[in-house]
Amino acid sequence: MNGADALISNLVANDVTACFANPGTSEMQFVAALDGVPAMRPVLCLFEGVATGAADGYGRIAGKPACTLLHLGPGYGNGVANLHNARRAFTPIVNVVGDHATYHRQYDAPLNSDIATLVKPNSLWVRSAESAGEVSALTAEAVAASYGPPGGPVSLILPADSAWLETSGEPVISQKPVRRAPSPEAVEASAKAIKAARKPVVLLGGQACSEAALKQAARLEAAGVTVYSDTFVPKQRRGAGVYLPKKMQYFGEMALQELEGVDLMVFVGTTTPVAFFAYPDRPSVLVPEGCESLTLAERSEDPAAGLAALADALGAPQDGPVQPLKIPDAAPTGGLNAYLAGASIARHLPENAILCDDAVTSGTGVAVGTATARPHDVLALTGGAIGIGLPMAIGAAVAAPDRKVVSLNGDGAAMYTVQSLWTLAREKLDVTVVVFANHTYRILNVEMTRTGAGKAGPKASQLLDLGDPRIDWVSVAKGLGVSAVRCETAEAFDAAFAAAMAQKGPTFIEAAI
Ligand SMILES: Cc1ncc(C[n+]2csc(CCOP(=O)(O)OP(=O)(O)O)c2C)c(N)n1
Repeated sequence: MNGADALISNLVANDVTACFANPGTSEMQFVAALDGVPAMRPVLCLFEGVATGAADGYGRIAGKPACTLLHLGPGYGNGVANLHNARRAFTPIVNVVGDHATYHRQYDAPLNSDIATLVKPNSLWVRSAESAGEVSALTAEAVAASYGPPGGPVSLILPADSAWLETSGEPVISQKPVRRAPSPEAVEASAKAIKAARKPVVLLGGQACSEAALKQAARLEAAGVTVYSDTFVPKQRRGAGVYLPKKMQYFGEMALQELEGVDLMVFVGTTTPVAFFAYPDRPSVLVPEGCESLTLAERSEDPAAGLAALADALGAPQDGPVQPLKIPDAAPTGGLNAYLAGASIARHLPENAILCDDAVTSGTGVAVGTATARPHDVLALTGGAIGIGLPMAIGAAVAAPDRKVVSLNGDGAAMYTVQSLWTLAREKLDVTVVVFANHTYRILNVEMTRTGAGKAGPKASQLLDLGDPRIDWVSVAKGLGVSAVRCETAEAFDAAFAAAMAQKGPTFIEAAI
């Protein structure tokens, strides 16, 4: 076997079985080696930002890494925004970045670049396999490193000669690290502080929004503690039968207003909340003045175990509140908006569906409707780099072929990685795409005022408006192989979404809002 064979067979031996790829000449051995390892599923993505976002969605749902295959520095660079999001979601991903043959680098051929430096900010671990013989061990090391905890992307650079030269390729299996329960001291300190506080708040993030952890957090609410989640959570269980904590408000001043009088914040799987952006004369840190804060569970620890121990220490009941199943009987009517779309999504969303949320200002409307829908998972934009809603759905659908995936996108956000539609069609993934077409960067119109930048004049408006020319979404989707409809009324959206949920395979709805 050659180094590429060793790489793929070792990935599979370490339970990495999906590869989101956009290859080039330096990756031809890797591509050829795929035919020898049927357990690895290759998925072609027509832009690297699609591949990396798909790997993020896959990792969040599968709880294990996918690999990407990226073409040297430029290919990796195209994928950076969604790797930034994945880093912020703590999603395990093994990036395989092809490189020139080791002896060819010295000639500075056109695609030569400093890959190690490019990958550094978004990699928990970086190594280059400088010989074929190193590939197996480094592959196992890469997979282990991606798990953290907390997890994240890692980068294994594969020079072309390390891929094509012979090696024995002995399998090397890595241990998956376990999350430790928080220390009894941390639990005791939190319990003591909560008992002493007038108005304590527990803030959940990351893994603390899993079904198991939320069940324990609900017990805290039953014991009289107010529980919040971070604004953006990598994967949150939501809907009927699930505990729904309050959410930290996106705008800092609103968050601080809501937290007024809070004298203790206890962090579980997260850290000090901060404003998404700085604004003139507004605070950055979203902890009220004089409020004490402490950590029950680090991001690397097991939050469900910590929350259970804390609930026990507070003498909380075994069960806390959960959301009822409350779905509108009748289809909404009239002009379409995100709230009415949310009502329809709630009506027809099947149990255990996955919502990938990159809907920007339309997200809230959907979240309101789905709060009492059948239980499902929501994958949010964790790093603020829009353009993940479509790719994330690819990855989620590859990870969970039996679950319905719904991809929610602003029309601005959807354009970043619109090539995803082709992969949805090619792989026949069971994904319903909704694009909220308001033909503007609506949030940025709001931010113009909030930042004190002033009112947008004609030139400024040109950078915020998407209406000229209007994107013909139905044509775009159909052109990339996905059947599509445009809905201008709430009735039409309800019917289209119901039909989408009743069939299997990719479909596209333009929600004209
Ligand atoms: C990678 C990246 N580039 C630019 C931005 C800045 N940005 C934030 S929101 C936004 C526009 C969102 O527009 P749209 O998706 O149509 O949603 P709407 O605000 O209309 O609801 C832009 C460009 C960003 N967050 N990430």
